[in-house]
Amino acid sequence: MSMFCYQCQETAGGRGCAIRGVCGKTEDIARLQDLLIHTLRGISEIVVKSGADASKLSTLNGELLNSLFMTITNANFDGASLEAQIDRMLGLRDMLREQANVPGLSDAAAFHAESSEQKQEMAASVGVLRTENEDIRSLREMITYGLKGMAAYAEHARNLGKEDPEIYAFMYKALAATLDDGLGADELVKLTLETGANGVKVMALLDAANTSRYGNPEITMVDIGVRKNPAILISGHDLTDLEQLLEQTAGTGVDVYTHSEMLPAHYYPAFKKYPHFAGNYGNAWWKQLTEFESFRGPILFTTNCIVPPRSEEIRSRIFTTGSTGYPGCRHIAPDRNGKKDFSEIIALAKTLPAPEEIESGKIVGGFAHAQVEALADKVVEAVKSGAIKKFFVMAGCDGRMKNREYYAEFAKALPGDTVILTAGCAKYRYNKLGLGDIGGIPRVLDAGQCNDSYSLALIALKLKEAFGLESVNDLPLAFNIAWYEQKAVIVLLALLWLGVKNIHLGPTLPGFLSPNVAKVLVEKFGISGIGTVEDDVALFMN
Ligand code: SF4
Ligand code: SF3
Repeated sequence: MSMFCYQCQETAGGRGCAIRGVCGKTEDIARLQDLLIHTLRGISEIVVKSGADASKLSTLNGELLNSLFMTITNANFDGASLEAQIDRMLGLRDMLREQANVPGLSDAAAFHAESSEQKQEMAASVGVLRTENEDIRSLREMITYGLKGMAAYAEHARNLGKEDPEIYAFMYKALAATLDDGLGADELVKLTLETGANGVKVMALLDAANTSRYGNPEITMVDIGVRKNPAILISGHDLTDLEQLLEQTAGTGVDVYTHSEMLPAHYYPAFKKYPHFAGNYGNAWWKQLTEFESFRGPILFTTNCIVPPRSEEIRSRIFTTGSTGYPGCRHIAPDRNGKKDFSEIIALAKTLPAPEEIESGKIVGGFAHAQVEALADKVVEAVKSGAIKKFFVMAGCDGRMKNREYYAEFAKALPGDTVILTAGCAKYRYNKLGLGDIGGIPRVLDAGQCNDSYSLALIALKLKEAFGLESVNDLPLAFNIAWYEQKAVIVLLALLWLGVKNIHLGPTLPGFLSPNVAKVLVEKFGISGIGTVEDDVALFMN
């Protein structure tokens, strides 16, 4: 087998991509990502065994996040940058090992792989299938994917100057544990839950970082049409990149539009002061192949999700930054102070036509925890009067598989006295359906990006309080979550740690769950897949 990856929902046949990724990842790239993860395990082993204090490892911590983020689905397809990152991490590892001087380290903490050939060769034996027992493999990988999601959120927080050494310490501990053959299934299940606990921590950290810098998201109408100026489209999740782009484009005559997961940036008060922050263009990530054509201007990827561009022309308009990369696309790196120079993108925008209109009108969002708390009396009243019968948390990811039509159909089929709480790019399946409102409360409440699923958990806890209930599981609230990549894994683990039961997860259950591990999730947490729209609506409404 030339590669093996089963970390996302679109994995081939629901079991694993073994020749080429459905996402477009080639075997070389898959192997480099495996080797990068293996290098991180070795580093983590040294950190743990030497008892190093994570709060004193600033450079390493930053590179740990960046490395994990680079391996998230659709983040980085660029072999050269992955190789450079492996070299960087091996250099940091060797320095650390020399200083630490601990005996009995594993090969992950000591191997050499200088040339590209050596890297490919080494990678072949350290991938997912290196773990023979399928249950241990399943748990090790689930933890690793949770850590990838955690790294993404921690990196955004770090970019805003907010860090928590305990989160780094946990990441080293968990990565080292995935190398430890002495740990059995029970220990790994425990560690999986601990990963969820740290997922809650990291999302709280990011929430504090975002809101302290940009204010609390508030109800906002976002334009989905176009203006007449040349423009830049910004995609991904990083708000500091957006802030820098808005600053640098101010007064240039170039507008800025958000794509996919950047949409919720419009909800923050701090970004409303930019008159050239024009609106949102298009839909979820997977529609970019056509939407980037009609957008006509440059595109900046700050994080996942990149779909391999179809033409040289589109590729020439795509720029990457942060952990993202695509061969042939220009990458904008920060200077020492984290400042990025986007002048090349702005200059290109000025030479290109304005975006072509693909839709018009406005969509509403901004229902993160502070905004919903401000509406709490109204919401509680609506539940008490029977105007709202049930809430549905439908957060998560969107994707290109046909079976995701379920989510639009499900939203349409829900009775008019129900409210959908959403976050993540899953929202694009139902945020333009015109589902109306209940006494002024929209039936689709968008809290923000996938990381803002934390807001949904806070809202659930607030509602529990307001109704004087023991557990969120006693609320008229159901979870029908869609997943695709590894950020959804950390969100799911966080929800499990918070005690949420009976989550429905779709459009298919993860291929990385072995039958036994799936059984644990079903028995302990009541997790299940999805059925038909009709059956599921009936089931949920009972
Ligand atoms: Fe396949 Fe998903 Fe891995 Fe890409 S990220 S190779 S689609 S499992
Ligand atoms: Fe979407 Fe890629 Fe996951 Fe952030 S942008 S939710 S899939």
